[in-house]
Amino acid sequence: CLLAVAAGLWSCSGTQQTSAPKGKVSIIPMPASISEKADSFLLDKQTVIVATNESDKKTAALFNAWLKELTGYELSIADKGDKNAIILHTGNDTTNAEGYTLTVDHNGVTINGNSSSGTFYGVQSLIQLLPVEKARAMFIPGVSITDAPRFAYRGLHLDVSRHFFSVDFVKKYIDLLAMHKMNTFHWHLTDDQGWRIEIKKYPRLQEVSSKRKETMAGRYADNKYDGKPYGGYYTQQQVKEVVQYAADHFVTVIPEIEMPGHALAALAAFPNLGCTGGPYEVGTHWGVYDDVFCAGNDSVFLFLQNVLDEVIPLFPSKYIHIGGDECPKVRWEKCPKCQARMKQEGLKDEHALQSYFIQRMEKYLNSKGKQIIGWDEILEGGLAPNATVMSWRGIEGGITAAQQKHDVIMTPGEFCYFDHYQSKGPNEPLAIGGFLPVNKVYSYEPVPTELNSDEAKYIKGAQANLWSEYINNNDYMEYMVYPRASALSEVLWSPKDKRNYDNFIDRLKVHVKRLELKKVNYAKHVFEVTG
Ligand code: TNX
Repeated sequence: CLLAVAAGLWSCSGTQQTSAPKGKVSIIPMPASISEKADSFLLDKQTVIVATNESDKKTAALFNAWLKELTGYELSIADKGDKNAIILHTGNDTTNAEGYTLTVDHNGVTINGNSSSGTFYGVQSLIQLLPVEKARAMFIPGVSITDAPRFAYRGLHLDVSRHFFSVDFVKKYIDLLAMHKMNTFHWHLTDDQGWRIEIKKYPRLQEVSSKRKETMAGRYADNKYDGKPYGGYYTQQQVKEVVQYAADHFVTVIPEIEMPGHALAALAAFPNLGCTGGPYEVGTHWGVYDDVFCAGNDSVFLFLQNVLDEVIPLFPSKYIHIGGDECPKVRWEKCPKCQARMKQEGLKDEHALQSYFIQRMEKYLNSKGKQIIGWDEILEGGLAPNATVMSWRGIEGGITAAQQKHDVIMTPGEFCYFDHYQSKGPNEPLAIGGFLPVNKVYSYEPVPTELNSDEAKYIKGAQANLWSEYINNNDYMEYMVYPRASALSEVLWSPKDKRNYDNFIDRLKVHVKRLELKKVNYAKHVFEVTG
């Protein structure tokens, strides 16, 4: 036991130890304010969790699941108790809902959440105060924490079109996201290479659009197709399961249905929705395809509205992402229907036609009580009135949108594209390109200096994107995400003046043991990466 304490592991199976060592708290993301005390609480089998509402009981159960991994037992959840207890209190502060306070002393633990999500984040911090080694009894260091996030939107994206990821993997992804106090999962469900959400009105989306004739893994490595058919999609029942799982972890799921570009998989099933009438095949190479939804054809809007009519009830999120990126205009330029539409609507060019497309879809979604998010190309030809912009081609789109008083989520490739290489080591698996080591992620500042303080308020937060062209299995995905997402979580949650890279790396050394407990295949060379 003493050896364990000397090693900074604050746990022991015996009883001699009386307190946790000070200065060893390793919470990621760093809380807004934390003071350590020369005190500690000994959690044992008799400790109870006091939780009085349904949400807190669910959160208590999540704490128990973690504890069980470490100790082999779970705590009982009670309506009252003040000795040897972890007390969860939840208020209803809607202005700073995600904030909480957490105190630990020898009497026990008290968490006051400003709302249920605040209580949940308090419990996440408590989990990170636990030792990372298995033991029967756990010393929790005495602390007093007051915490709340810097940004309201803290996201991670997952592209399941280029490669498909199972429901179990998606749940684990969400679980890890929540552990880092991130609150948004952007689910990129459709693209040229596969349509991955069941739409009951259009079974051909399942039969045709969810499949392609090649897996394409490593295509650019050996420049060969492997000839093995590839496919997968989520049933609506599975989507509901994921959304509920996310809600239990205070994560909002934003679905993305791509339009008007990145639509080849849908066109393969419904060739009449393209300008040329096809035939089309689900994409079998990476990149941008010229064949997109025909903006002159009313059937396209009807199809997309019918799709969205099935998508909307599955996702309680106030946002639906409608893509909008990388839509070549070559087909529209030669399409009589598109040209007629432009004339009829008085649109001066194809960029204005793209804007017409997005605005028409926005109007539909707004009428159903939803707001749209789009990639920064939706600025082309005029922004739809209520749209939120995801700035990915650098930060300029975000600056322009904020200046136009539109909400912005920053996701510039240089800092937020986790499909880029994170090391220059010789054994790195094939990636799309770029170089984004963890220290560079950590250095990211989401609010551009070009904005004045009024404009800066429109920057709601940031997100990392995981495009999966090259990321073709679970281990590889986790390798690309962690610990870079741990770094991003601190950028998004912690006060700017609390960020310190060396200190982060010290905490990360403990934090990766938590990732190991969760069986996460994080990138292990990261401590050597200097950029
Ligand atoms: C650009 S980012 C894309 C994706 C690719 C990604 C690869 C964006 C809105 N579009 O379709 O997967 O680059 O990094």
